[in-house]
Amino acid sequence: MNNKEHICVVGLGYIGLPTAIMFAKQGYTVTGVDVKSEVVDTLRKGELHIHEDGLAVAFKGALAMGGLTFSEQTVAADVFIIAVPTPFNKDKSADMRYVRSAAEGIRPVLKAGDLVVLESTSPPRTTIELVQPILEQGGLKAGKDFDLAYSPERVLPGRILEELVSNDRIVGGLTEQANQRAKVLYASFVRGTIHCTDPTTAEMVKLMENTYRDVNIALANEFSRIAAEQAVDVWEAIELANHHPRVEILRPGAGVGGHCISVDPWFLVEVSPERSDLIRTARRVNDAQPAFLVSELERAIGPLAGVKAAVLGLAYKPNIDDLRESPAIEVVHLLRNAGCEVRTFEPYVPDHIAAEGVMACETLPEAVKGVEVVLVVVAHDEFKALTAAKLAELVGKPGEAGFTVVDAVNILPREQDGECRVVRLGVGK
Ligand code: SAJ
Repeated sequence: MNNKEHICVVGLGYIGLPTAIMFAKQGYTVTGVDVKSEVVDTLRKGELHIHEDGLAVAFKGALAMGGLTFSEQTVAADVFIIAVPTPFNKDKSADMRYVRSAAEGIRPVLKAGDLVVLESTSPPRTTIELVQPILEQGGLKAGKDFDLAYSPERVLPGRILEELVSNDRIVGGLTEQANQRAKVLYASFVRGTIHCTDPTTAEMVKLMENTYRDVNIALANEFSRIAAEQAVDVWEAIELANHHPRVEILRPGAGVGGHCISVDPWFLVEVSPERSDLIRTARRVNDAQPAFLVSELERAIGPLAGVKAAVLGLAYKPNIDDLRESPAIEVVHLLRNAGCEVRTFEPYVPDHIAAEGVMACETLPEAVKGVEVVLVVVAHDEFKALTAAKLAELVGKPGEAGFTVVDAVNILPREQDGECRVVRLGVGK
């Protein structure tokens, strides 16, 4: 292993920054690049612009090694890692502008013998049909003068540092040499197995993993709708079904959010629209889940116009601060569109200012005081001690049948419903 190699990591978000930190901790010289000057300024001050468990400690350790610096421009290096976002456009097609501009930024400093690895989740053939041609416009040939590979990030937000090390890794090199180089590079910190393949297979693997999860969550969400209509408790039914040795149904909820699972399946639909009915349908089922939740509330209490409601949790999933594509935010918008007055509380957004156009209260009691409906839409640990009766007390209407709690995540204990009306997702009466 050559720890003297200089690695340039382009994109310092949830994946790029932890990856840069991991390499720096292994003794590599690392330049972290981000086009956002505020991100570079923050990191240069030794501060973080994102929250992730263990990241602050790891960052401090990497800085102490002395090899980690930050820049707004891509600098000459031996290895380039592209870890920029790949969001989708309004028509659900992949927005590849950040990958394109990252490759364009590398081209002028690329030299013979370098290795370029794309990590951003991308539609199949991006490495060979988008990144390779851009890099080759500088005159060097991929597979001959420089090495090129695709290696998807597969870490779970909330457990990024742990999973960067322990997960198996897929490396899709353009050539055997690219595979071997990338393998040696990642083996510096990855403890899982590193599996080698070609770039397009590696791109497809990443999309298949997230699509698999999306389709399975859609199935759980659809079960929640059917169960409610059939006077069945979907949570009990799932628990029982999962005793079967070959069944493992996921959890229904307020919908699927985040920048990965709610986005990536569309990349497969985009490249194969005629062959992706199931994937498209699953996306639609999950996207419609916030509306289903709101319609269940309406079914229970009647028209929502003028109703005072509090939404607890804005993050896209439990115990993180990430609000991107969050179904909870969609629930807030839908309630407002129906005429509700909505307050919110999100324990993981510390400044409690506007989040995706939604203001959050500073405390839970402040958010729920005086409302008629409380919706618990994210199963944050902070909410696990809540009961319907306790909520009713905080609201100021203990024992009043006019007060309603909507539990979208099966977090409230059943035996303590008190006299409130409780609407549980997927539970028919
Ligand atoms: N969700 C449910 N029910 C479940 C599980 C999840 O409704 O049973 C919801 C969550 O609340 C959330 C969404 O799905 O809104 C996605 O959450 P998640 O924890 O399933 O996944 P992400 O998006 O945080 O991370 C995924 C992971 N992919 C897989 O597990 C296959 C992660 O390993 C990937 O690295 C990440 O996408 C990514 O970056 O692509």
